Amino acid sequence: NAPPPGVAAVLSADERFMTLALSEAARGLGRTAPNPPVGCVIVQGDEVVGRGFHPRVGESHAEVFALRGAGARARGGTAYVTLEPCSHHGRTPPCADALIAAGVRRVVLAALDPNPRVSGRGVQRLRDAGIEVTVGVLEAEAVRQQAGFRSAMVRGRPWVVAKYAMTLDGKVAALGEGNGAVSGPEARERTMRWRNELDALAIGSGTLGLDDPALTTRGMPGGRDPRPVVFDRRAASDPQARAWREEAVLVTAPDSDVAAHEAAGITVQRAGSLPDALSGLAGLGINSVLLEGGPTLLSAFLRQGLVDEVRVFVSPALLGAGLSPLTGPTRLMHEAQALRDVTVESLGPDVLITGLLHDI
Ligand code: AOF
Ligand code: ZN
Repeated sequence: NAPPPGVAAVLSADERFMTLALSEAARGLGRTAPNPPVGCVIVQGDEVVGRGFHPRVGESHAEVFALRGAGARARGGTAYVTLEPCSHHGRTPPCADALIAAGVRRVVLAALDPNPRVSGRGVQRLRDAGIEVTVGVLEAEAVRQQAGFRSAMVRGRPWVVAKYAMTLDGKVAALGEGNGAVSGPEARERTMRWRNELDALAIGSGTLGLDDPALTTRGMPGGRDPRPVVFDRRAASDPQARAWREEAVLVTAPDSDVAAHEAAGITVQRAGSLPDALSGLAGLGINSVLLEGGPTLLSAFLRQGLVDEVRVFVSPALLGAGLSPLTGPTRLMHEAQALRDVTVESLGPDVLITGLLHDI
């Protein structure tokens, strides 16, 4: 029910508290894989008495931190959780049990957990204990936030976000150079935020050879660097390049010579195809990948239907000559891949256009 133009959407109380839980969860983005980012707030009457998020795999779940903050004030209160509370003994005990033990009266969830060890059972356990459970508050927002986890859990491969910057005449300023020379500082800052939030940052060997990019969140306060992933079929890239910091992954053909890379301590992931490579990355605990180029790698991903989301900066400059963001055979107009859920945003002098190629 969209409000009339000029009228801000009025959020229900449940939606307001779930918005808080989602912003708690966001603090874990890029840090929790293979686990999901999850947030929780505990409310007593109209007052938030506890909040928490899942900080990283192996540590306590969001509900535990929120309950700890609420203490005795959780009794009779409402818990807002962005994901169904777990019902299983994993690395940590079940959150459903913790909520029951704390005497919470009502639990509001954004989304069910796609993990087959949990899915539906967390809700059932709470209901069996007499707790009122509401499911689906701000579900679309939560599912979007958990896209990486849900993709890895359901499809066995990471959520792939392709990102590039181009001029008004559709040229990437320089091959694989991230923002390119024409994007403003706002676009650059947004890119650093994405690098901070996604698990891995992937480039092709061409980009590595041309730019020797650092693939970090440099300049971002509190930022954490994504895991570098380099697609280099022949393992011909320079093992001393800046991308090869600890944690970096070389994705290469089954029969390439990786002696020099192994000697440099680089993790090697062998794969005969891009889908295999992506399953391999999920196996390494990578739930989401930011694909930053260059055109060869991006085109290969697109042709094989492996890009889930696209984020493109358009800079108000005309280049006249230069590289297209994509290579290879041009599709006919009627075959063009149309984006869904498109957003358009002004970012300083640039325009950011995003959209989905797959549903989450
Ligand atoms: C929650 N709250 O904050 C998270 C949940 O190995 P474990 O014990 O960390 O369990 C991981 C699974 O728990 C993960 O696959 C997902 O199903 C769920 N994550 N659940 O109730 C949380 N992070
Ligand atoms: Zn849990």
